[in-house]
Amino acid sequence: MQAQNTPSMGQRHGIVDDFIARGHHQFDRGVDPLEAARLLTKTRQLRTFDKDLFLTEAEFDANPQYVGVNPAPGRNLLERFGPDLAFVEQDHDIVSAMTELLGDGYEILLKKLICGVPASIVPAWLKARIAGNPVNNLGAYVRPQLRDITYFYGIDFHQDLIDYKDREADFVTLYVYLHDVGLHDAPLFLLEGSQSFGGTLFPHDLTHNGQGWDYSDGRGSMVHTPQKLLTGKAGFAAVWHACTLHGTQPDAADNERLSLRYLFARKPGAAAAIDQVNATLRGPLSLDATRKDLDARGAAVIKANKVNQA
Ligand SMILES: O=C(O)CCC(=O)C(=O)O
Repeated sequence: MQAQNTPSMGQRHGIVDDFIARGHHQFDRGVDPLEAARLLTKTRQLRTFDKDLFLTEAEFDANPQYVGVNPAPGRNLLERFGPDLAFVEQDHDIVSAMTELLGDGYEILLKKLICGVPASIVPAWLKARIAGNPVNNLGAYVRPQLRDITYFYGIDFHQDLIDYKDREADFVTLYVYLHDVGLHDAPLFLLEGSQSFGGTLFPHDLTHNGQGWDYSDGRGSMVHTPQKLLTGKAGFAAVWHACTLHGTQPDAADNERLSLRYLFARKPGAAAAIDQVNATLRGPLSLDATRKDLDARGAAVIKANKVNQA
């Protein structure tokens, strides 16, 4: 999908410098908090976030499905909200920053709602099964007709390249909080400067050290990456490189955390400032294998989780 807006290009955001130095950029003003609240209300009118989201254990075991359980065209709650998303997609700061980084005609590769599922609604049988898994995307356990949102109960530090085997890191992720997100609402943890190794295999080699993590690339290099906690008010907006490590802990609050997640990509074949960023990386821009934590069906075979120790 082509981005709709034609921005004025006078303004510079420092997004390119931020990406080179830290692998992410935070928007000072964020997006309109009233529009974020309106979208939140509409979402909650359409969906109740409670135990009924989930299959029973017997239903799940009768036919476990681990793939194709995320929003997809035709099954994406955001498709109901077209013009209601203008507060993000047409926001002047976002459009001009994305244009600065990705060039004219940048595209929306993906957009979806993400729910950080609160511990209070996850069934006990499911908690027992997924304990210690690095990726707790609960889509496999959610009723099929409700898989129009992605449901997370935490996810270990990862790169968004993980979902794009063989694709160059020519896209970025924008996260928008629809309500205030504090320490107990599963805020994003992000490792500053971690993009510098380019693509590396998940799960990543990380050792907690002081206020951050020592990150090894598996190719003989190590870097210290300060940990940044993305807490903020409704309308908070931040964007990061496809190789920047980030993750979440399980939502410890009573309420779900609802966010928008966009992937923006440069127009295929177009030169853009993301190339300057990528030229500073000391590793590959794409991977032919992005993860080694799953078996052939997509079930977790590695039990390990670093972000939960943060
Ligand atoms: O929202 C979350 O809990 C994690 C989302 C995330 O890291 C991602 O979608 O890449």
